[in-house]
Amino acid sequence: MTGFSFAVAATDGAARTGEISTPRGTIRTPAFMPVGTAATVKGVYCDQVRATGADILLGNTYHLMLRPGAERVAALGGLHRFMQWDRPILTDSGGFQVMSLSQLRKLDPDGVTFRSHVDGAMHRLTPERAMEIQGLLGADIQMQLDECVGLPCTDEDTARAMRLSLAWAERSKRAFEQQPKGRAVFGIVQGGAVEALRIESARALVAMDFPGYSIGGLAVGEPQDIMLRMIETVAPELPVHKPRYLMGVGTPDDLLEAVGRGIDMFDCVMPTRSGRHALAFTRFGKINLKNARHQDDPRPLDETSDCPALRDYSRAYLHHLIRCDEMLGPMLLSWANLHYYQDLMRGARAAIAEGRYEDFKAAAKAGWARGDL
Ligand code: PRF
Repeated sequence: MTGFSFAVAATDGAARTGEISTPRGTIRTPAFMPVGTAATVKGVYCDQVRATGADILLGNTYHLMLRPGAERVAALGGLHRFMQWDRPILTDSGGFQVMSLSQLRKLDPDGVTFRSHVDGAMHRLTPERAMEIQGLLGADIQMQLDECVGLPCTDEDTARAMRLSLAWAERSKRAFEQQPKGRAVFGIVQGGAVEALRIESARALVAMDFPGYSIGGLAVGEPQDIMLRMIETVAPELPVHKPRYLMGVGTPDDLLEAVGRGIDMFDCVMPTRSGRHALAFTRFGKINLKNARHQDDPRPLDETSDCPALRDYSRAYLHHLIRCDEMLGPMLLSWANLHYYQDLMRGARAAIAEGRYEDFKAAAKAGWARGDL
């Protein structure tokens, strides 16, 4: 396989399962991408991440351009070699992180100038530079530069940012054409919670013929039903034979609902960040290992799991590690949570292939309803 391609193998209602093929390997969809912001999935070795079932990781233009610098990573052989992950990597373009992490930034029609949250130095991202950086990193799937507005936002400003993102989509796609074959760039649908703007954005991006489409600007603080309505608005506008990526989502429940509406790819810090905060995701729902009621509990988080972090260590031990601020605690919980998220995607793929996705979703939700056991 030399190029980038996507094939849907089965559908069940709006849900789909399939495979994205890239020169670095196959991505089974629906796919969850662990977040490796600073060239590391925090607290988890790449081999372990792979063993949970991850086919692809996410990296960040914004963080890596600031530290250690894209040119340095390129000189060291690219991001895959740098972090010892030889499978596909998707990178975000940086615009969203500028808006959420930089205290000082100025947007103009050509790009965005911002102050680094690391050392205060000034930097600039344009669509062309965002693609150049992602190319230097060697990302297999790259994102156009976009503007994601925060909430609350007027319809006028949502429309302005969406149209700026369309102009940046054209420029990003043109700049990307300089790169080696086999990589892909995705357009990002914006338009806030305004259906007409979402449709305008999706149609204009589809006319530009991207190899895949992201849905941005969601999970930024709006209620889940609005997010789901926006997915229902956008997904039917997108070509069935191109992958669809919902950016920065989400909870296990968000993933199940979005898969049911035709989303193929996700990324979120939730499994690793929650792990660092002593929260475990399990078949029974969330378990807070800080809680003293675990201190004498010999049971593992889930004895039926094939992940050692869920199966082999007692809740009492995990609680002890957290209590003592031992770094193995967050490491084990991050590993367990990544495994849980991949298990959810594995289950979704099998259920879609067998035409029982609604039953699978209902069973997962019923399991969580048992609560913090
Ligand atoms: N745009 C980009 N990255 C993102 C988002 C976006 O809108 C979001 C929104 N949930 C997460 N990451 N480029």
